Amino acid sequence: MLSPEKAAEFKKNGFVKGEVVLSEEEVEKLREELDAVMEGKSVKKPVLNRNMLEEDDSSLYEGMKMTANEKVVQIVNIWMASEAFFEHAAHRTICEEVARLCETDTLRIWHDQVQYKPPVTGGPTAWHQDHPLWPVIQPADLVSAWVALDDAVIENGCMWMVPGSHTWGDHQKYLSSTADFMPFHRKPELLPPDAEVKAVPFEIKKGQVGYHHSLTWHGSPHNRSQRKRRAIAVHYMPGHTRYEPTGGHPLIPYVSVGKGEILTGDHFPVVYNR
Ligand SMILES: O=C(O)CCC(=O)C(=O)O
Repeated sequence: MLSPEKAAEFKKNGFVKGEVVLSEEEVEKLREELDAVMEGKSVKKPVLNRNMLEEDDSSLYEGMKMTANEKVVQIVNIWMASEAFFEHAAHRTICEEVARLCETDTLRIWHDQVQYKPPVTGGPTAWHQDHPLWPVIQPADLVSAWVALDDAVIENGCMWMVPGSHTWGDHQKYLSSTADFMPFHRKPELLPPDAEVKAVPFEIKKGQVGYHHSLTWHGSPHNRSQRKRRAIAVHYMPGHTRYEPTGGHPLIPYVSVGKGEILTGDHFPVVYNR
């Protein structure tokens, strides 16, 4: 369980590292399942299996240096295609820790996502905040658990985080990136007086978990190394998360509740109940 110091670190910075939560065998099993889903060999399918760089809004990558053939394989809701990934989403330690960070008794899956940056041609994941991409769920207090399936280090494109940025609100439209990937604020006068836009690397070992708040500024650069960078993130909803039909999202076809209702249903399963 996360120590009070770790919980305080999360509150202050908007992200924190947990322990190694998966054994070598568990990582290996998830890697095998991932290969099957990625290659389209699984019987059940995820919601998305795509090269993010081909389909994302290109303005997200404005200013960044990109080369041809760069790729980030994004798989959304691999839990629907693989029992092992569903069990992973319900991992007891992870869920207990997320519930503690969210201060809730119940967790549902909003969605999960794999981001795989292949060796050498692995592309960047633009700087962003998660919740502004999810206007259909409120409030903006979700916590994600990101588990590395390879050591994620600077060389192979680990995530970077901006400490304290989760307290600044929705600033997605002011968030931009330099050619060498570092974030900057287009209207720094809108930031709190003591705020500093300073990114730090968030290196996570294979099988280890890192948590981040849904308003924390984060992104991950290219993978130019010879090593793969695979990871599974699960975005958890605390018990009170509501559906607000205010925009688009790939999960909308799976929503069966009305405006303002708690987002329940078969595609948003409860994975933790205290
Ligand atoms: O895997 C990455 O590099 C980015 C993942 C991400 O943006 C997230 O989990 O919210």
